[in-house]
Amino acid sequence: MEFTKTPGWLDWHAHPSKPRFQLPPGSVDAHCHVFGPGAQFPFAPERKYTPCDASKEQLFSLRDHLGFARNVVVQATCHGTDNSAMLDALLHSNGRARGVATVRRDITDAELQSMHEAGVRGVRFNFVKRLVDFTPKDELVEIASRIAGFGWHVVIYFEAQDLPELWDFFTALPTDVVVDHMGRPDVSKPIDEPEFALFLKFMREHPNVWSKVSCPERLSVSGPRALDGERNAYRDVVPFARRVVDEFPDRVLWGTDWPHPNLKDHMPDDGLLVDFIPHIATTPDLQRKLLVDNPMRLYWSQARG
Ligand code: 0GY
Repeated sequence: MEFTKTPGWLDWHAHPSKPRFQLPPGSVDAHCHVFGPGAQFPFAPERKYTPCDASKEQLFSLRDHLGFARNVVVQATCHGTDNSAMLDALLHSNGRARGVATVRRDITDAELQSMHEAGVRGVRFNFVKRLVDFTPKDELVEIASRIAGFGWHVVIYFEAQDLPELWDFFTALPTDVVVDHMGRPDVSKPIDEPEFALFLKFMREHPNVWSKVSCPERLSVSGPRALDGERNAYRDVVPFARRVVDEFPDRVLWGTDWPHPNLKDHMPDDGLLVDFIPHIATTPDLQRKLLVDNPMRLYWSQARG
C-alpha cells in the first residue's frame, strides 16, 4: 500500500554523527519506534499522522552506530493497535529488543501470552489528544489488571497540564508505571513552578512510578544550537532532566525516540542526543543506572517474567 507523508513531516536524520560520549557497555535505548515499512505493515486507518518508513533494519543500524546494545520498541500511534511491525522487530532482534504494545480490551489471553514470548513487557496508555482518540478509563483499568498478571508495566504519555485530572487514575494502577518524557514539562517556566513540582511529587509519593528523561528535542525551546561550539544542545531541558535523575536514580530510563515522530522544526542528530546524556546523568554511577541497570531490571529481568 502507498502512503503519503503528513505535510511538513521531517524524515529521520540519515547521517547522525558519532557521539563523543561513550555509552556504558550494555546500554539500552529504552524509547524508540519502528514505522512500517508501510508496504509491509500498513499504517492504521485511525492514525493522526502518516510518517515516513523507519524499518527495524534501520533501527538496529542506528543502535550499532550510536553504541547501544539493546532497544525497547514502543508501539507508535500511527500503527494503532496493530502491533505487527513492533513484534516483527522484536522477533528479528536476537533477544536484543523488548516491546511496549497498544491493546484494546478484546485482546485474548493467548494473544497476550504470544506477545510476552516475543518480548513485550508493557502496554502504553496515551492521553495526548493530538495523537489518539479517547479510550474509556474502565477499559484501561481492565487492561492494566490483565497485563499485571504477566508482570508487565503501563507506559503513560500525557502533557503536564493534564496530570491533576489524571492523578487518581494513574495512582490506582496496579503495576509499575513509566512516564514518557517527564510528563512533558514546559521548560520555558522556572523549574520550581507548580506543574513540574507536581510531577516530582507524583514520583516521590509513588515508588512504582518511573520516568523517561528523554526527548529534549521535543521539549526544548532553545533548540539544538550549541551556543559555545560544544555538543551541548537543548540546554534548557538539562535542569529538568537532571533533577529527575538526581532524585530518582533507580527509576529513570533514556531513549532516542528515533525516528522522532511529528517533529516539524528540526530533526535531531541522534549522535548529539546521546551527547546530551552526560549533562543530565553526571557521574558514571548515574549513567550506568540510567542506561543499563534500570532498563535491564524493567525489561530483561527473569523475575518479572
Ligand atoms: C513519542 C512522541 C510522539 C508520538 C508518539 O506514538 C506516537 O505517535 O509517541 C509525539 O508526537 O509527541 O514519544 O514518540
